[in-house]
Amino acid sequence: MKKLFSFLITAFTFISIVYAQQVRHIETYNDAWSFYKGSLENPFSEALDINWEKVTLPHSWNTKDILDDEDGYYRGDGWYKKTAIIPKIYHNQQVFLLFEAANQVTSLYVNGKAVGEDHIGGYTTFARDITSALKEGTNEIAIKVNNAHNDEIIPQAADFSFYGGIYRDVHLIITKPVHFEVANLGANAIFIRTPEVSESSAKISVQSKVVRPKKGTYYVKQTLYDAQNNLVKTMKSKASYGNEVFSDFSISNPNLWSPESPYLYKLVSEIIDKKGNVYDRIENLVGFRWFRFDAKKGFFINGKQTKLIGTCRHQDFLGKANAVSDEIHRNDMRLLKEMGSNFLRIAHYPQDPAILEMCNKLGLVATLEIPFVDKAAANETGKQNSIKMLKEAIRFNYNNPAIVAWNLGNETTMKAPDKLGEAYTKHFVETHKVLGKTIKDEDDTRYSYCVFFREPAYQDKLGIRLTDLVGYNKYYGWYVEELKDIDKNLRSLVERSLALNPDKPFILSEYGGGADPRIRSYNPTRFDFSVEYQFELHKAYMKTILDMPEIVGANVWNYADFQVEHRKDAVPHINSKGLVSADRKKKDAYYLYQALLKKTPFLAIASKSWKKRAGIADAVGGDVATQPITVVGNGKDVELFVNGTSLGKKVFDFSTATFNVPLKHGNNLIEVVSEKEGELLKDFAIIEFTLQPKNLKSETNPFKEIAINVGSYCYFIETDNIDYLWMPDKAYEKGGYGYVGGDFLRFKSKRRNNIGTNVSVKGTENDPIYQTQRIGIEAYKFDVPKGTYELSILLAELKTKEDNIMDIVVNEKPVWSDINLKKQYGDDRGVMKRFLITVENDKGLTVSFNAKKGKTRLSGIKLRRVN
Ligand code: GCB
Ligand code: CA
Repeated sequence: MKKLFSFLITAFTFISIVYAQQVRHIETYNDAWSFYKGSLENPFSEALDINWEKVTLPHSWNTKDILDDEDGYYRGDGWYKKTAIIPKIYHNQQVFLLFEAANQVTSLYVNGKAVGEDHIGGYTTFARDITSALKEGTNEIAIKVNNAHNDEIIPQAADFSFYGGIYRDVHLIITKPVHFEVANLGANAIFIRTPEVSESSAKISVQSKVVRPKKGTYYVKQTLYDAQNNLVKTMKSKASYGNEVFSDFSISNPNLWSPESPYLYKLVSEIIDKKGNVYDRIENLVGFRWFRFDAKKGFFINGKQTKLIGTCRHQDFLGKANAVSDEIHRNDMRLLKEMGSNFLRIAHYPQDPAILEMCNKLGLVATLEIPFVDKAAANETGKQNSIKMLKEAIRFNYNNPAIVAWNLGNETTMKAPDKLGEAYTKHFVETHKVLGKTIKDEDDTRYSYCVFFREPAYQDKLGIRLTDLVGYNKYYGWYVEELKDIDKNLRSLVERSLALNPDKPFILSEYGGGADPRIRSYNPTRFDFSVEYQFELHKAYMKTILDMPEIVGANVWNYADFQVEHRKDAVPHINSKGLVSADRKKKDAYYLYQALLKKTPFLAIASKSWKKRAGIADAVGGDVATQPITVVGNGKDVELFVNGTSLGKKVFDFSTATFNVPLKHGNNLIEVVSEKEGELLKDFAIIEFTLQPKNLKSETNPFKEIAINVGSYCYFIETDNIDYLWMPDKAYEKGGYGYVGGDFLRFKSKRRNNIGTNVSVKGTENDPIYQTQRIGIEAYKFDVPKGTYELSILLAELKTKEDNIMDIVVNEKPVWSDINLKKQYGDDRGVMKRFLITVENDKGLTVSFNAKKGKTRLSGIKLRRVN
């Protein structure tokens, strides 16, 4: 009997799914679009003599030009068109196109006629009813998207690229004439509220709107299922013509949604008639939870105090611009969950629906914002556009239990309003006020939020600290101040914020530092872009964040590296503050967060992605070089083995332990073993090590080849050259190699501790080698034995104004004379020349730099024994 019953249930479920598909047809509309980048006078003319490129959505036209050496990227019109045969599913069917997003003004034409008004804004979802524009047979759909700067549309300026295109999915939706409204502002027409939730009961209130003919009686049926698809509750409300339908009911003993246990119910909303025939059907996930922020004690969910820690995230992937697939979005969310985080700042604009779907499912508490970044949109129209965008963002994303706050802007005072005139300041302040009010009008179940970066008092004076929550982006230890003062600076900032508004919870909405995965250092310094500095920076922040309940939440900037066309850093066009790279490779700091945050046992060698390493032997004739290796984990202690030999145990201090490991030439096996809650934990790494002799004339370990990143404390891994490794620079010592004379390339910037610069270097991918230099250098010496060598010299003149001319002489023989880099090669260009040199005596090889005018310089040097 039991078996038969369960068979019946299965059969019933099956039938209801098939039936469900019959009542609302949804398909992606991504394939085989024809695309043209440019403006068209008469896009509908048959005679149009242009080349259309076939593309698949998601698509952006800026995948390449944001990464090249030319300044700027295409910002203008792009056209998409498609000949469509619309499937015939119902008699009198209604047809809609839903755009998850297109950046940033979208005009839709069907059979040459405009449908609906242009959609303004590049990040919110919208739908258009195309029914009346369609004809029998084939239809021509054309879409113009424009991403040019527009004073009236936010963002006005920001540290990300404003890629153009239909960069998210497009869906075709077909309904019966009787259906739930498809497009409220923001393309969501069912609003689910959970006004009262406790452990013993939960109220649910669902608002919907039925589009229907005047005659006939229709009902809205709401059915709630638990996570196992068991029916929990169902109710029916009459849909009177033209009115919203509210369905209110309650359930007892709800399974609550929380980061640890993101339990989700399913709500099925249907339109039925008296006989029970179904006309439309929409599903939504529902999470029951209650939460509050307390400025002194932090965030509470379902009554439980929960420290919110996670990252911010952009929609961006290396080489794809913002045209990122759902698979990548979902993978990102899984990596964030795996990191142990429970908090996501969806920055700086609403993102793909896949993101919030995963936040709901994985238990990531989220904040969502509109791209009011740096500066307000101009005039009243700009203000109205921003309000509309905020409404779209809230309405489309309304039903996600993960969201706890709506953020109206980011660093809006970046362009200091008081410097932009009185009229702007007034408009700017009003914009904040009206956006703050819009949040409350649209959704009084969540907190309003705004993110700043200037002094609390500055914001306060303007009167824009008006949201429930305030966020601060702070780059102590990176753009400003030193790493050692992070704790002091953070405490004092929080104090200043709370002194003004003791009840306004404080979120550290951004903090972080750049790390180019190609740069490694055992001597990390601020702004050197080394993976190690980033690790130390995050460790310092986390110490304070975890210790201060007044920092109710914190978001690392950023989850992943992202592309910014105008940014010039270690990797030009890339903001490298990610915990993973722009193609999602984990950096060391990612593992640190795992060790600090994960509740399950965890252990990792933090630098395991650094596989090819090198070092100078500890002693003359020695066969090892000792280098530090850091292990992260949440156990008590860890034991490390190198090539099978134990180096003993070390107790974790703030989840990290560093061993000094003797590495031999060739492959080294590093194994670490720890234990947590009875679980044995292991990790390993294989390091391919090049042991450089301390004495270059060594007979046991003869000199072969060395490359030096002159003017830098950092190793550089040439990843596009099979991880070719450049060593950090050092002063010359007898028997070895190194520079003589000169100083680091220094610019008047406090950031880099005055070492190097972050100019984008032309003609190379290895910018960091050229960005660091030794200026005024007299010589570079290698005490190598007799033989023939290939000597490579790397030079660049960066940001210089004066004339510099020098000669290079090797062992008294001029090899490269009258070098005027600026004149002969151009500004900011990397130049590399190779020379064949024979060393005929025991004096080794001395490369001398002689200034004829101005100063000498050297960026990198490489020496390889040929024979
Ligand atoms: C910020 C901005 C963010 C930038 C970041 C940075 O404060 O909010 O958009 O990318 O700093 O890396 O400078
Ligand atoms: Ca260098």
